[in-house]
Amino acid sequence: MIRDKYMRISLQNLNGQLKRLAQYDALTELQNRRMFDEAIATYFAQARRLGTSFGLIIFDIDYFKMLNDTFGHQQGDRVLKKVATSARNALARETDKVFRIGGEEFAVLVLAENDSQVVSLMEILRRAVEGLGIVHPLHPGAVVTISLGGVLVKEHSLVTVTELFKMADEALYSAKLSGRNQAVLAQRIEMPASAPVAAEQA
Ligand code: GH3
Ligand code: MG
Ligand code: MG
Repeated sequence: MIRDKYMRISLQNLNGQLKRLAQYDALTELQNRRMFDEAIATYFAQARRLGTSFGLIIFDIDYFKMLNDTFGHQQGDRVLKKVATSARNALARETDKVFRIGGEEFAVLVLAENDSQVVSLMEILRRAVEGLGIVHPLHPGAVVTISLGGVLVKEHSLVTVTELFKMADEALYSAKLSGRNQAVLAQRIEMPASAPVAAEQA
């Protein structure tokens, strides 16, 4: 009896650990890519069904390879952790979620109703990382920074999850091209108003 109970508890613990491993990134303790894919699908479905809106932000550490190459992979890992923690702390609301979606790439899902809210959240994130003051080998006085791309998802701009991600990613790419350590908001595609549903024949 006692042995059975002990076994059951051990199995429960093991299950909990496995679940955590499947959902969280071990280094940064942020939710992983898989959780991001699930979360964005949920936000998207909700936006479509209830007419709610949200913001998708993607960000990437600037010249991270150089930092790794100069200070070593371990220091690179420490920087990843610090950036992840500062992003999580910068977003105060329970509903704002940060994910690690790739090596040095992160995604954020936030409740937002208009473009300027997404822009100001991106700016908060950008400043939070810059404000850490982590030394970067790019040039004397340089610190670790991030570039960000964002998009506001509203009912009238709904495309597909893949296209949304692409829009944020292209905005991030243009932030990189414009010199890094900056945020760019994607131009939303304005969908034509859907045709009125034809009245049913009497
Ligand atoms: P950019 O400003 O254009 O983003 O340049 P970058 O150097 O940051 O971009 P690039 O894609 O060339 O390099 C990304 C680097 O991130 C290469 C890879 O070794 C490093 N990286 C990816 N995952 C990890 C990780 O888990 N730990 C560490 N330390 N480095 C990682
Ligand atoms: Mg990258
Ligand atoms: Mg990078």
